[in-house]
Amino acid sequence: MKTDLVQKSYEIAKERYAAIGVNIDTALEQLQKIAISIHCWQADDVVGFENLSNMGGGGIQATGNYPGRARNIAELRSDIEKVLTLIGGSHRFSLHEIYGDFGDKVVDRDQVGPEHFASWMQWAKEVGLKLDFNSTSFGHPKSGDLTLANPDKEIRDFWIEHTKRCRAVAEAMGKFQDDPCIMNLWIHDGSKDLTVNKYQYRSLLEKSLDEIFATEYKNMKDCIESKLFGIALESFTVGSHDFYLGYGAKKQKMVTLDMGHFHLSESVADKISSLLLFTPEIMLHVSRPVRWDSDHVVILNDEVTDLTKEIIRANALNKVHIGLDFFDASINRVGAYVVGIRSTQKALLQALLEPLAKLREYEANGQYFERLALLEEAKSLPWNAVWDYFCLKNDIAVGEDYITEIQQYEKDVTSKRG
Ligand code: RNT
Ligand code: ZN
Repeated sequence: MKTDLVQKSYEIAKERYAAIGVNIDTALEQLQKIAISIHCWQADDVVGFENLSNMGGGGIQATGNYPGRARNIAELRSDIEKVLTLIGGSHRFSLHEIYGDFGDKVVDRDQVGPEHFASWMQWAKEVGLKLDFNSTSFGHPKSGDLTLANPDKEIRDFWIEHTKRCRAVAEAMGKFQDDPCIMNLWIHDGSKDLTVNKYQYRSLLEKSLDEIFATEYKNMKDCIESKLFGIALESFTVGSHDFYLGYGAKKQKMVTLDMGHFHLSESVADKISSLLLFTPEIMLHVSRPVRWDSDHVVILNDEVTDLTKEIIRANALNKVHIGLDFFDASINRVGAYVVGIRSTQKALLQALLEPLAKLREYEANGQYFERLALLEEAKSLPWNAVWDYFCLKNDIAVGEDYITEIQQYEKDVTSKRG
């Protein structure tokens, strides 16, 4: 992309936006500071590096068999380092417990500790990422249909121990990076068919959570993620939205909103302003459900821009943590990351460029035609010129130029993986 063209377009956009009271340089400064928590699991189809037999299942499923999956820690780090050369800003990296550096040791989930993540902490520091963390209760011989809500005390205790240890890992990460590590807790617990014991399972989950959260930490923050249903667990989900919303409000825990975990016509964006009033902060899993919780790569669609606009309109950038959650195994996985991250940033930029003062003035005056008209016009203001300038300033590929860089990396690296 020609530098002078990007520069010229930026100048024109600056004038155009100034006319409606928007300062694009302020928007650019803000965008530069927004960290996106990049999920580790797009790189390898949610397999991880445990030396236990991964059982799959647990209500989630990556589909596709595009060549080049990261098969070990070195390959995964290399892929992420490539991604980092194609995105602007400073970001976070979200690890699942099964991605620990276990060497060739068999470390069961109730044995995990911070030592298994020492090399990750070191690597993250070197590449300028802050870490987030996730406990992993799926894909294990003891996973079954029920983990933290299992009536069998032995199984329940195993997962309680796992999750407690994961919190200790998150605490160590937070301390190491001098910035709180956010730990997400998502379990698949549910039932394929009708159950007559919903209250029992949910009260068991509540008790397990109370036990897990009994230890207070300074360098980590907890978030709890609900879900509508899982594959093979279609009829009932113990950790539903009502369950975690109630738990989060009562115990002041962050609730994670995954865009694929609601009815398809339900607006996740609309939940932001309510949650902000009753829970301390919010964690997001930005994703793209297609007909179901399919975890397609994030694109710049209305659902994502509605979400980012709600964050900005609520002035909640310091309270809403933006994490990604998609895993598409049918296309180039490094490319999938770059598309998803860039699209999330574009949505954030569009939200930052909204002529909010003018829109609010119209609304206060009851000028609803004017409000609607400006909302429509704002969609086609030259935000893309501001986006290209953001890429230029960050010294990364502008526009579609990153496609060839991904193709080159595929040729040199990922296509050579067996
Ligand atoms: C599953 C949840 C959860 C997972 C990751 C791998 O439905 O969305 O966040 O995708 O933990
Ligand atoms: Zn999720």
